[in-house]
Amino acid sequence: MNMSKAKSSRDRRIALPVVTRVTRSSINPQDSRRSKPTDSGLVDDLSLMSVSEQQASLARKGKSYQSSSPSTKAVLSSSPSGSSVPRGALETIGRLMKLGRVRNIVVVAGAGISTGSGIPDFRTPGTGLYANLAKYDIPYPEAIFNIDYFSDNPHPFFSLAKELYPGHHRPNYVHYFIRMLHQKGLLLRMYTQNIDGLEKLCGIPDDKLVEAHGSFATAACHLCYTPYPAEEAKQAIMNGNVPICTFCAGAVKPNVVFFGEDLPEKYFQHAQDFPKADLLMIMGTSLKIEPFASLVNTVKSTVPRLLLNRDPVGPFERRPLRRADYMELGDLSDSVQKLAEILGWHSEIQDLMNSHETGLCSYTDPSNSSGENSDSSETDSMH
Ligand code: CNA
Repeated sequence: MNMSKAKSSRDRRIALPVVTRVTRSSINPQDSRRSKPTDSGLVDDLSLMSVSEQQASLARKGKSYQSSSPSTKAVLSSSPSGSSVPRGALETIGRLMKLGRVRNIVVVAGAGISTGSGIPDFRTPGTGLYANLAKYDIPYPEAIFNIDYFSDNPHPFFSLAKELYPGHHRPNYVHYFIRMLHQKGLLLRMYTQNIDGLEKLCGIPDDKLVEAHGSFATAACHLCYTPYPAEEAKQAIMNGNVPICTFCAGAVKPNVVFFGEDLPEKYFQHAQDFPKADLLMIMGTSLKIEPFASLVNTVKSTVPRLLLNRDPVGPFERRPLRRADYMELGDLSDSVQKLAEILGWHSEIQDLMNSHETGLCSYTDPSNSSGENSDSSETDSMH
């Protein structure tokens, strides 16, 4: 046994700051934290009222309500002539952004933002990983990310890891839209549950990104946490071998957060970020994994929350929706592209994506002069 390595490993762990342990779990408690509005800001505008409130408001004024789409929360705005024009969730949020009333967007994302890149999510019936786990020979779907199960048998996770390891897939339009939020100076932070690394690959800088469930970028022993070279771990896994810790002989795993494991320290940045948010965009997640799922309930109740997903999830399953909640249901790429068109960003995003993906430098990116991983220090502004 290498004693000097043992000592430095122990010292390192003793030196870590003490934080309350928050582990990943699949339990999603009911949202019981609905607080009273703390400010009257944005929702005072009729254009931001919920459907039921608009109905009541219009009934009082003797007008009738008309929804623009069954899948969106339609809102009404007054045209210059005084007539009411139905407006969808995307139009409302787009309008707020264009008016400069949104400057600190927090994005909360899940596996649904990467299905467009060819990576299956967990829960979509038919195509999701949970529906296709027979080949991994596990007793129940969550076992594949269960740390105790991994301890006994790391092979199912390693088979899945082979498919998920960064390198096989490219970011899609949704990732580049989020990068554009950053370039426009509007992204306060992106919180992702994804482990595919596509956020970094599209150029969202490190300081704007919280990979709440870890990533494949680093690896360590699952028992003693001694770091292990990530590239060597990848080679072993790709070759069908189990990388072994040189200190305690435990199985090494990429630093993807399993159920029952601590979330990375960066995750706790949420305590500062969410109270500062003036818009929350929730994209492609079933909001089933705690504690991540409950983050969406930590913005002020007057802060608009926009859900872009195939189906309503989390607090968006309840009726009536919270006053400042909006959702656009359907394919995420379509919804995001519609929003980009409303904002007048669509061709800019396409140029960025084309030049980044082909390695050409035709697009002048003010936040990234050097390539894949941009520096967040410079952003342009939409205002
Ligand atoms: P999930 O539970 O599979 O939910 C995904 C959600 O996205 C569902 O509500 C889908 O309906 C929705 N969705 C999927 N594709 C689209 C689409 N094209 N348009 C609109 N909506 C869509 O996944 P979550 O992220 O909520 O679960 C958290 C897990 C999944 C995290 O711990 C991840 O580590 C894990 N995961 C990550 C990846 C990845 O990194 N790409 C892939 C698979 C699983």
